[in-house]
Amino acid sequence: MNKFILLLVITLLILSFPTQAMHIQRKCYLKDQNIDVQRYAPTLCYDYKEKYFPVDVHGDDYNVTNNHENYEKGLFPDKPVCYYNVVSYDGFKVYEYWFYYAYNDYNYYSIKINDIHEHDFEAVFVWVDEDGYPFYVATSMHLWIQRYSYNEGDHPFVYVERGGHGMSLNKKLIDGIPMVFEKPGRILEWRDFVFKDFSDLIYHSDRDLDSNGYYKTDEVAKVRVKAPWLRAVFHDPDVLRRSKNNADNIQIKTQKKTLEIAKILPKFKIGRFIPLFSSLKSRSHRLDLRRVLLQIAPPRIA
Ligand SMILES: [Ca+2]
Ligand SMILES: [Ca+2]
Repeated sequence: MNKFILLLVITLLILSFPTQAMHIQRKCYLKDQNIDVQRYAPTLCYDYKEKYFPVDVHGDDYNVTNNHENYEKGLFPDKPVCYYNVVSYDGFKVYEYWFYYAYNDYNYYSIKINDIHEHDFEAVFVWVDEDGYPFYVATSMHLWIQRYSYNEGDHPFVYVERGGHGMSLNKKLIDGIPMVFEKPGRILEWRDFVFKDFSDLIYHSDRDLDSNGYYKTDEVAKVRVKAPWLRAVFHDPDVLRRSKNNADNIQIKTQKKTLEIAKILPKFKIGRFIPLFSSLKSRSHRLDLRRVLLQIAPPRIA
């Protein structure tokens, strides 16, 4: 009996150890410190009707309020730009790849939800173990962040939603709902990008950002775009993986809202609902979808 109690005590001690050992140490690299940033960069596949591609925030000049206008005029260099940051934890690193678009003009197929705004930041995060193998990926998608277990090589192949630039490994929103992507158009391979750290953007933040950390714009928009380095996930991206089963999981919170989409969609056969939405007569359904897509609470990554 004493042996049993001793065994029980030892077992409890072992079980309690990981929670103490899981104290997270991390280091954030804002500049390249001999880290091969291209090594895990994603390849981005755009819809054939996509009009906006990733550029340098200051690719035209150092006034950010004219970025939408100047992009339309073709004043940004055509070479795509990827901003990066790497956060190192005990036993793994998270490579952050951020993409800036001068404009966001998202609508869910024929449903006008008016998610239009100057500036748009979207990101792909890649978790890499000590042996250099990627094992987890997160992609920003409108108001939530998709997460995937991953074992498909160094460069994730990512689909970009038309107009809104949210990203997915399987062209699905959460709950299996198709994202806005009709057929492949331009593909930006990982080796196509110019890689930049955030030093230039941070250096000019006083001029570019308002007092709350959002990019200045001269356009009316419901959504404002916060500077990436002012977001919690920038400094601790692993929170996305750690919180996967916790009550504070961002995705679980938003799933409550997206379930409302799921209630609407089965009536229209999810796989073929694009034309069906076009003929959607019910104004209440349209309003429901608008409410779901526009009023999900922050945090958002775009
Ligand atoms: Ca503007
Ligand atoms: Ca500009």
